[in-house]
Amino acid sequence: MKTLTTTLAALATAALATLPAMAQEKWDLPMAYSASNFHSVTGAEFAQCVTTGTGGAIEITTHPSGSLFAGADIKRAVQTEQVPIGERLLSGHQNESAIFGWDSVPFLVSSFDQHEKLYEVAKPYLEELLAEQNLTLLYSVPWPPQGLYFNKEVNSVADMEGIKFRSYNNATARLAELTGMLPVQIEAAEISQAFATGVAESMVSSGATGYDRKVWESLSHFYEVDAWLPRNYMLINSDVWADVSEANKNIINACAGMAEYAGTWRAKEYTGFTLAGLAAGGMTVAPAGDTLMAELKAIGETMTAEWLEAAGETGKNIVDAYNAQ
Ligand code: PCA
Repeated sequence: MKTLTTTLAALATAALATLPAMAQEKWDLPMAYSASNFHSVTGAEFAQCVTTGTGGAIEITTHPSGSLFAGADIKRAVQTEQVPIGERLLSGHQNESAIFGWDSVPFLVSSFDQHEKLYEVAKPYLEELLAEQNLTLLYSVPWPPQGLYFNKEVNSVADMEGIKFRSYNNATARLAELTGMLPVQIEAAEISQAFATGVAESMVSSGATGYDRKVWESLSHFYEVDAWLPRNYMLINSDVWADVSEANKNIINACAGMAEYAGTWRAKEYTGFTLAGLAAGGMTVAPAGDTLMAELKAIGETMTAEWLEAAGETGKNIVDAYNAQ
């Protein structure tokens, strides 16, 4: 029996040795948001799809919650090939180039359908900017429309005076300044603690992020404002991408297409689901009142003018092409 086992083991080893050596690559994929967030779930499925589809030739491991690189560092890590691939809220890099903030221009769009049209016109400009940074876009998924969170009832901009406001990009920080609030930039992974300790008392975000981070433990009101719909992006280093075989590029693109579709579908589904979840957690969830809305729209006009100024010809082209549709 022993001999038979030994013989079989030897045969198996010989069989394995005759298999063609397969180039095996292991890619670490950093993501900023928690594993349960729908962008991270979509990213994990994308990773699994690539691993399975390439027969394990490219094996992707996801690292959510900023555990490998903090959100603000993910893009640079991919650019400099510290990691081959990463997922990130790109408007977080508005300070590098205003073009990255095309999806955070207040009230330019307020629904998923309008947003998709805006994305179609903005995408080529964005891809050009990314290419200059040695980055290739694989797919992108929107967040649900952005609303305002507070720990008290707010009916006008005057009610916001002096509130500590968690921001996630230039547009959100500017919104805070223009409403008399005090911006402090904090990654979503850290907001539960920031609200619990009073480091922040308010934010603009989606129902999805408030729900993920259980903000009802500290905050009481969510006002539906539909200010804009920012996006997350799956980016790959362009040198890494160039070295991928044609066959595996096709697999990755197919997985990316499915991820974009599934992620967008989830974003839409989660809008109602997570707002109901905030209410179930005890929060007041309602559209912003007329006074507040009118004041926010006026502030939105200021921010739009400022963005157009900063984004120059490209910004104007994006807005003009969207409005011409
Ligand atoms: N959630 C992300 C960005 C937009 C959103 O809805 C955040 O708050 O960080």
